[in-house]
Amino acid sequence: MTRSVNVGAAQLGPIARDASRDSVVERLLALLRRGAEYGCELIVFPELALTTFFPRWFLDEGDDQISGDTTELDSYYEIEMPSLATRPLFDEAKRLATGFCLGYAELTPDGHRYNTYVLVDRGGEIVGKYRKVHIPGHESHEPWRKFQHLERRYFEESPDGFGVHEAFDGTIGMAICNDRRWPETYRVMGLQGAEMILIGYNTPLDYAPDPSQNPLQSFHNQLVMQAGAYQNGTWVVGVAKGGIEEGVESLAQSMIIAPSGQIVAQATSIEDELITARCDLDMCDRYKKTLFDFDRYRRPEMYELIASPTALSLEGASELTPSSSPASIHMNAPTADEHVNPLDPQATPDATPPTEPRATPPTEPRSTPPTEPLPEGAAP
Ligand code: CDT
Repeated sequence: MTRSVNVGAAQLGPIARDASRDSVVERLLALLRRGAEYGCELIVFPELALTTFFPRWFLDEGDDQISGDTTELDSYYEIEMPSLATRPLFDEAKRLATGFCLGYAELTPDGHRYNTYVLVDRGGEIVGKYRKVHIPGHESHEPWRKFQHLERRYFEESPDGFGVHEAFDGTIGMAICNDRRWPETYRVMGLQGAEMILIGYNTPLDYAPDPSQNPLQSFHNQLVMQAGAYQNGTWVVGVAKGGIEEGVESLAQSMIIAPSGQIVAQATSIEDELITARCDLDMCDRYKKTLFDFDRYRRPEMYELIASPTALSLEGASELTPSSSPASIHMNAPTADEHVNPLDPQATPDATPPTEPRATPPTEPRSTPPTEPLPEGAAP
């Protein structure tokens, strides 16, 4: 008998700054119930599904660190899950035998702030938790921007990484928004046998550091999630909070993608909308056991650089083992992208000047290490 999970991607439209938790939970309950009517076993909500996307505002008074009056900031975090306000979701999940995945801001008892997802099974129990690994944006107030993206101020990077969970008759992983742009996200979970990766996102259409990317937002969204699905033989469920929220327009385009990389369902609105698909989990093996048979075809000894903390300079290359040391490796210096709009020739005086120059493009092509020894006497 094939294993399958009937999944619903519960896209949300905007959530206002002053929306109460109860009003948002009512919207989530409506989507959960609709999903149950459609026979869904799992409903996936977006990143930060309980509140507005609050990192768009500078909400405290500190310079480098959060300080001063944090009343509004703290109001966006959950200090327990479930809480009084979110308990109805868990109770309804159990009553309907419909699990869910919920994104929220987490404030731990010892004061850590994370951008978090929980996976709740059909009995209403938490069976998995994920804290966002790749935190985009900037740490300090940058007045030159039309709106802030202070995720790096208001969230810490996950100390836990990407796990997978045996649930819903399959192997389920989670990722949050910016994570979806990184191939490592999918691969680390793919290597643990992920058959379905749940990804919530809030993606503003206006990317201040390089507005030339704005018209490509939808293309990039599809590109990364379809590639992640195909290259790892896994289902991907991408769920947006879209529409114009507090004046900021965000991408919608929620979608469910098969291990073939094909989109099997896609949202048509920028509002609350449920899309569903019955996902055959055994379909993953068609890819995991053929083209992407990791055990048979991967060459991890060729990929050592991927797990090294920084791109390497030529000097750094000497620390590599001979097997992983390409003949020529170029410095890929960090840029100051997030300190000042690097592409704006008219950068405002409010902006902090870049502290380091942008890296100069390499002047010589990357060379691939020779695969065969050079003939005797040949120049290297
Ligand atoms: N929420 C989130 O991670 N959004 C990012 C926007 C990056 S712009 C600073 C994304 O990758 O979609």
